[in-house]
Amino acid sequence: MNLPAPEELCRRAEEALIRCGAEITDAGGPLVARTPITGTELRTVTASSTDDVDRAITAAHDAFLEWRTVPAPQRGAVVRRLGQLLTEHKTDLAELVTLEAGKIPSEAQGEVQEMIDICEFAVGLSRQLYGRTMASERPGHRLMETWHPLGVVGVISAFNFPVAVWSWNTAVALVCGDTVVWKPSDRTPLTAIACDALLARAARDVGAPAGIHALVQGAGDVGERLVDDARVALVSATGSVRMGRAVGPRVAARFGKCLLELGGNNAAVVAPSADLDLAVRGIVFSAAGTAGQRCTSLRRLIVHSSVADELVQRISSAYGQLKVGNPFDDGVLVGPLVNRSAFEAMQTALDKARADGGTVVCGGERSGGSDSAYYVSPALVRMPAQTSVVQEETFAPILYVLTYDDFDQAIALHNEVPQGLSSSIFTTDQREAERFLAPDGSDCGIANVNIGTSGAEIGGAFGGEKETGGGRESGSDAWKAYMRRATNTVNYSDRLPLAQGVEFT
Ligand code: UN1
Repeated sequence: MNLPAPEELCRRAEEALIRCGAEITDAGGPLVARTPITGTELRTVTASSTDDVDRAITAAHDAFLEWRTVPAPQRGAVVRRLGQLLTEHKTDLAELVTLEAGKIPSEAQGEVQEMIDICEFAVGLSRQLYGRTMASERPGHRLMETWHPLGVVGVISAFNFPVAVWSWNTAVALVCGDTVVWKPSDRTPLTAIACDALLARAARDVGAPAGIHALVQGAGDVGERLVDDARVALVSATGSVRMGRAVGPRVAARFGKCLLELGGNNAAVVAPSADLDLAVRGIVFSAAGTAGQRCTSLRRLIVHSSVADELVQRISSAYGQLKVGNPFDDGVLVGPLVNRSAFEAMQTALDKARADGGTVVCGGERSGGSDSAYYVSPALVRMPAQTSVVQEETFAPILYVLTYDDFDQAIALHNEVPQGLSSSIFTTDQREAERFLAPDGSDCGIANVNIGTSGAEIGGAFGGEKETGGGRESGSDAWKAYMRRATNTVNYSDRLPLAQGVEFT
């Protein structure tokens, strides 16, 4: 495998940042932006101190006091402008996503497209923050609800979707009248600087207050400060279950609101009637795409025993065709793992799977790279049972294959893991498809038929149940988490009837 020269990657990062209008000061800061393509440094970045975090929250809170009174359709203007700038700079931002997260350009551009899509959605939403009116039981009274801006939203995002997840939160929060303080993953500081610069420009262009968004960079201490500050009304955090376990109780302790989007252990059921050509394509994209580093990546296959051998053989031969390597190279579909610990976690999981009686059908080994860059061929592993390793989320391309004979058993296996993000079924049997989507079917926040588990559109609410954390981001009515609801009763009569028929005279 031919890896590019590290200096070439530094130059590409520098140029993309400049094109996005990011301010480049060579801070020599303690935060090191690296690229998983070569495992080398791109540049250093200033980390925020805890005082910087306090200042950012103060500025965002001050801006909130003004922003909340700007009519929502006018707030939409800044998001509309952001969407235009993202469209103009789609390749620049995608370039940074490839450099920092290792995604192939098509997936990196897809991620930026998700940002553009959510901006469009949010602009429309800015005229649709509907409340209801209800029939009051009292004559001469009106009962209704109103949605109001919530406050400062703290967004914590992960390395694997370094820009889209920020935009789901930020575009929606801004039209809802909130302001945002963003703590991105410390592995993707440059994409964050570029997004912040584009939003700052959008704000300038439409005359919105600069304080509507602030970026704070660093490791755990920066995130903790954000999580603990009572002025942060909502903490929206995407990442591991471990991170969620740390964040959730801290926010709850101060009665803040939390929106958690944590790990997945996503499965697809493949029924005997499935269109296998379609299933193989859906499975390979979901399991091997993004080198298995999406929270929606397919990690478990639950296949009817009558088609298991054929399916395994077809996936294995499709895996054999996948080009693994430098994501900038033509034809490459699988880029690097983010770092050494991701590679080690993958090897540990494969060792455990073997110890549990699993058979590695193909993949799992390092496929070129360098001392500091970790490229692996996606692994396909047949398991005799859903052992503990299969029940864990390993953030790498491992697809475990289990078999079933009876559909109820397939559903039981499907739901027998602690996580509940995404799921799918490949079947042409309508009864099975509907059962999978029914109350006693898949227990996940996302349940699909005849497509893979990953690659959701922004129009739906995104998130999952159980250890996935229960939060919903992005489309549908996920906006409600970013606002506070007031119930209003208005008496327009000259009497004072009490509810429930209570007499007090
Ligand atoms: C994530 O991995 O955190 O559904 C988000 C998908 C993408 C988003 C993934 N639209 O795969």
